Amino acid sequence: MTRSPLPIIALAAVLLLVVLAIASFGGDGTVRSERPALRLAVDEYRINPQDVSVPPGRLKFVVRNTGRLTHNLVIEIEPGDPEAPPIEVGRVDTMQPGETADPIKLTLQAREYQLRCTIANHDDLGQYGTLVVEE
Ligand SMILES: [Cu+2]
Repeated sequence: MTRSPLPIIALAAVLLLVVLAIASFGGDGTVRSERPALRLAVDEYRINPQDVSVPPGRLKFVVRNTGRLTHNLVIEIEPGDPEAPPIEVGRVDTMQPGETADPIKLTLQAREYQLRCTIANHDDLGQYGTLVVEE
């Protein structure tokens, strides 16, 4: 008694359609995940990682002070005039040792930003970095 393979093929076709239907299910029921945050650690006297590249758009900064002194993180751009001071576009407030600051969100254009700690002379001691925003 041989069975026709037809029911198996039909079952496979139905399963495929179900899989395709699930895969294409999106629309209004879709849950959009937020863009991943940029996580940085600051200590004496570094920003880690020091050089970061991200795509343009909104970015959440999550910064933790892993050092033994207080630190902050300022996001700046170079002004057109080389004599002028950098232009601050965002700031993560001073963090105590072990503290993670309240995250800040910035909408970033495709360009280069400078990162640094503005407490005392920490930037001169090496606590700076770059954030390159590019497609
Ligand atoms: Cu610092």
